[in-house]
This record gives sequence, structure tokens and C-alpha cells, in this order.
Amino acid sequence: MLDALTDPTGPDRPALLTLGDAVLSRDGLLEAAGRLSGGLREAGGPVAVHATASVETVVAVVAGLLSGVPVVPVPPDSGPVEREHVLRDSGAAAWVGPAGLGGGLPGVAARAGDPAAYDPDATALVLYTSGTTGLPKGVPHTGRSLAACLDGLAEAWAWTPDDVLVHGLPLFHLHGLVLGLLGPLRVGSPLVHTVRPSPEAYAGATGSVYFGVPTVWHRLVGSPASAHALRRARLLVSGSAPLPVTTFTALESLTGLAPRERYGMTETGITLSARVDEPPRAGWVGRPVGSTQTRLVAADAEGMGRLEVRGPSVMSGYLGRPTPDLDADGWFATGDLAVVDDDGWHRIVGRESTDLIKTGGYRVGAGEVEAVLLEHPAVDEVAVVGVPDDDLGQRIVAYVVGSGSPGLEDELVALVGSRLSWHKRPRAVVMVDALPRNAMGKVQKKTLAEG
Ligand code: MCA
Ligand code: AMP
Repeated sequence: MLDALTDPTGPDRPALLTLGDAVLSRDGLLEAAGRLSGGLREAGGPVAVHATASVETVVAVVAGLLSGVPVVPVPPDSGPVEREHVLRDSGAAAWVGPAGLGGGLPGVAARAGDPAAYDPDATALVLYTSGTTGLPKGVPHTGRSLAACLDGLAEAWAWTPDDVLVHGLPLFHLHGLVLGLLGPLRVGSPLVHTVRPSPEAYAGATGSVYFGVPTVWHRLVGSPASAHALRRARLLVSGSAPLPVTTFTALESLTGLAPRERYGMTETGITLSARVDEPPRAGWVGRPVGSTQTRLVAADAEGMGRLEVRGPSVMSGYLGRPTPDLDADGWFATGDLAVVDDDGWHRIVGRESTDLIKTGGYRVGAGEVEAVLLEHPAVDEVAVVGVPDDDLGQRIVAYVVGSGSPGLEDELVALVGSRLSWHKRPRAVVMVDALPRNAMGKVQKKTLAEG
């Protein structure tokens, strides 16, 4: 999986990885990971990692891949309910992170071990992602599914060891961790991780390829001096949420680079992308990556249908779920609505369910936030929705029926933050007398989301 890292003839650049103040060479990273890999193996099961944007996280992930031990990145800002769920649900056997946060799991001994024989079909990573209801679900990826995703993108973007990748995305989701860390390690291109994806940090780093979620690009174009500094790059890539046409246009005029948009899911890897050797189209996410196939189901008169995908980067099913999540022919229903033009370009029109919110590129299930809010004695009914937001794409708003009192809104926001990840906190709590319902009694979330 980590071809360029483990290949002794591969590029050994003085700075394979720059992360904040830390600089690691290929040999330095291999050595550090090697010192942990025996300890990981002794854990006898998956290892959960407190996935801060740090060298410790990188070393633990690489050690897991070298030793054939599945790694479960845990968002470092998750509250106890979410963290304990991830630790339990993943069957983690050991913990790399601060002692008090590991739910009683043993730590990993710093012990060297021989690299395991690479099994491309063994689970390499388990990534957690929200559904419409309940706590997040585990998505297992194998070396094979990760490699397929990365190789398809490297081809579409002409990504080579001569590139330097820059980004500052979190190291616990597919975007920052797989594309943004395993990508450079597989391709052999150095990575500059800026810890935070701020405009100033992107401007201060020198690279040829930059990754960001639309919020990152929106903030960059709001800081023209920083955006100008990216003129020396060759490729800007946006993903994880729709890139507004206005941001696309502003980015192009400030940097001289028309961004390439790509689309994917934790469950499927990146399945669609604009290519670097073709002009991009604002609002469109391109064609299938590698050997991925797509189809639209139940398309309407305008050609809009439910997007399904299949291919080597798609997971084979959620962790520990008895029912198959793909159909017998391997198609996975993304839950996104799309159109496809005559050239095979895809445009994502929206999501089928209003209960999956994308805020700042993070996926948040409305049901998960509602369940926490309902724990509060002053809350009788609640509906959580994503309201359009220029910066975040959607912002989380909770409509609450209950006995309001001074300070209740802040208390409810804090309650969510104390249980789940911080980005799942509502940005606003609106007290209402009743929730809008249809004749069947179902809450009309579309009405609430439209404001
Ligand atoms: C946030 N704040 C709040 C609340 N929410 N304060 C009170 N109440 C709230 N409800 C605070 C924050 O703590 C922060 O405080 C300040 O407001 C600004 O927060 P925010 O607007 O969220 O900005 P940010 O903290 O700078 O984060 C923006 C971000 C971040 C960096 C773009 O959202 C991000 O890293 N997104 C990336 C998500 C991602 O990687 N998704 C990929 C999923 P303070 O300033 O004090 O800290 S994988 C995927 O989607 C697929 C596979 C794909 O296609 O890639
Ligand atoms: P996640 O589970 O965080 O991996 O989020 C996956 C979801 O993000 C997809 O189902 C889409 O709704 C959304 N998404 C990712 N990339 C794009 C994009 N380029 N345009 C529109 N939506 C996107």
C-alpha cells in the first residue's frame, strides 16, 4: 500500500513530511513506525488512535499499515459518548493517545517488529461516519480499496513524486488521512501539513498541489493576498462538499488556477473527479475515477436520479452489520442525487435525505444530534436541520419545542459538544411552539431548512 515509502529505491527526500514544526524523512518515518509496529501487533486486534494533526498520528497509522494491524482513527475532539461508541464498536484492542481518553484500553508498547506480509484484502483502516440516525458507523477499508482510490486519483491529476502536496485537513477522515497522507506516501510526493487549513497557512507553504474543502477555499478567496500566493501551484482540488460556483470563479481569478472538483464518500472512496488534462466545469464533479462505474436510478424527466457507484475503492459493508450494504452486483446507493451529461460528466444536485448535513465538509447525522438534545429535561421535541450557509455550506440549526429559559440555547449547544464531536454542535437553537408537520404527522424538515 505504502509503495513509495517502503520501496528502498523510492524517493528519499530530505523532507518527506512537514507537519507544523516537525520534519520527517522517509527513513525517519519508517524507523519511527518500525519502533511501534511490534507493540501494535501484540495488541491482538485493531488499534484506536487519537487522531490529532500530529506526527504521533502519522507514525501510528504507518505502523498499523506496516504491521497489518487495522487502525481506527478517533476524532480528537469527540465527546465521551461518541468516543466510547467508536472504541467499543470497532473492537479496538489498544489505544494510542492520552491515557484518560482510551476507555480503559491498554496502551501500545514501544516495541519493534518485523513488517507483516502485505495482505491487500485485510482491513487496514476503519473510518467512522455518520448515518441519518444513531451513532456513527464503521467503514472498513482494505489496502486494495485504498490503493485503488489513490491510484485512480494520481492518474487523473498527474500526481507524481515531483509534486509537493499542501493541506491542513483533519487526519481522521478519508479526505485528510487517505488522500492527504496515504496519497503522498504511495505516490512519493512530499507532504506539507499545515495543521490548520487557514488562508495564511496555505499561503505560507510552498507546494504544487493543494487540497481543501469548500469552506477552506471560501476563506482563501476572502483573503486575496493569501490566494495570490497559490499562483505558483499547478493544481487546486476541492472535495467533501459542493464547491459554490462563486468560489470556483473567485479562486480561478485570484490564483490563475481553475480548481478541480472531485466527489466521494467515506464508504466509496473518491469515485468521480475532474481531470487535470481537461478544462473543469464549475458545479460539475467530473467522470468516474479509475475503473469505477456509476449509474442513475429512477431518473426523472430532467435526468436527475439516485446515484449508485461500484468499483474497487468501494467498501464491502459497514463494520459488524449483518445485512449487506451493497446489492448483489456490488452497487452502493450513495444517497446523493445527480445528473450526468452526454460526455459522462456528473453534477451532484443534492442529497435524498435532509437528515445528513454537511457542515464545513463534515458529515453530521441529524438524528445523532437530536438524540443528545432530547436528553435535556427542558426539550420536548426537536428537529435538527442544515441551513444554507455561505461559509460552511450548511450550518446546523436545532428547532426545539420545550420550556425555554434564559441561557437554555447555550446549554443545549454545550450539551452536544460534551457528548459528540465539536463540529456537531448546533450553530443556533431556535425555540418554537410547534414543529411543522404534514398530514401524516411527519416533521417537515425541508420547510425548516428553508428558514
Ligand atoms: C464552531 N464553533 C462554535 C460552534 N461551532 N462555537 C459555538 N457554537 C458552535 N456551534 C467555534 C469553533 O470551535 C471555532 O472556535 C470557531 O467557532 C470557528 O469554527 P468553524 O467555523 O467550524 O471553523 P474552523 O474551526 O476553522 O473549521 C473550519 C474547517 C473545518 C477548518 C474548514 O470545518 C474542517 O477542518 N473541515 C474539514 C472536514 C473534513 O475533513 N471532511 C472530510 C470528510 P475557535 O476558533 O476558538 O477554535 S471525508 C469526505 O467528505 C469524503 C470522503 C470526501 O469527498 O472527501
Ligand atoms: P463523507 O461521509 O463525509 O465521506 O461525506 C460524503 C458526502 O459528501 C457525499 O455523499 C456527498 O453528499 C458529499 N460530497 C463529497 N464530495 C462532494 C462534492 N464534490 N460535491 C458535492 N457533494 C460532495
